[in-house]
Amino acid sequence: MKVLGTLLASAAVAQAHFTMQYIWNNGVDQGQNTYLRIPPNNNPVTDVTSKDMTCNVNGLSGSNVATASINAGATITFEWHQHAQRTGEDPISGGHKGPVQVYIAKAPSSAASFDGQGTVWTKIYSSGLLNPSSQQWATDVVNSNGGKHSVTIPASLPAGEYLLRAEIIALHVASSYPGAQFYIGCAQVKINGGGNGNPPKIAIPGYYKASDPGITVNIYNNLQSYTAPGGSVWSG
Ligand SMILES: [Cu+2]
Repeated sequence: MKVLGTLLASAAVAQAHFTMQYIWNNGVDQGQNTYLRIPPNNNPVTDVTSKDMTCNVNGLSGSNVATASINAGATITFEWHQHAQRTGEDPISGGHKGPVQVYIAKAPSSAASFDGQGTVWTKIYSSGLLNPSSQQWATDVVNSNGGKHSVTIPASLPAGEYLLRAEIIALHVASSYPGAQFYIGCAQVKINGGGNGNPPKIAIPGYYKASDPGITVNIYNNLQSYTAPGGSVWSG
């Protein structure tokens, strides 16, 4: 058993992939794997046309997942790790360079029964190449911040149940397609309060293309600017 455990551990380290494991509501940790649709492993999605792009593998339903009650205008923090732990290793592995984005989609009824298909997703956060001279990426900030990044839920979003989808795109092998690695985590939330906002929406999958300059890109050629896929951020 010891040998098998060692082999499994080294295989996991070699892959150096990661998953979303926690959300925080206004600074309060909600507990590991709570309110989240959990994928079977920490592998990325690489086919931008796959339904796995929506909420990762096995992510089209959340019937066994509870839905978090949050307020419009809340700060939601997402926390990612390579393995099921908070040990101090690089949370998402320092070799993974790329943008961090967050989308939200309103469920027709319950978040738990929503598959997130169709033109339903609004981008509410995007961070990419932060400093061209030092080649600092949003992922570097996530690593230095214990695997965490945050978003403000736009106060004008209508009340109701939503899927909240965070995405980290690792571009270290993205110079040809498929290559970019999409790490995706979806949380189920119910927004209280809110307003009458009517944000622009895209389909995921659907909107992202293999030819997008933010998806097939060589980041090791002194890149001076970066355009993340999915269009612009709506902040309410
Ligand atoms: Cu990886």
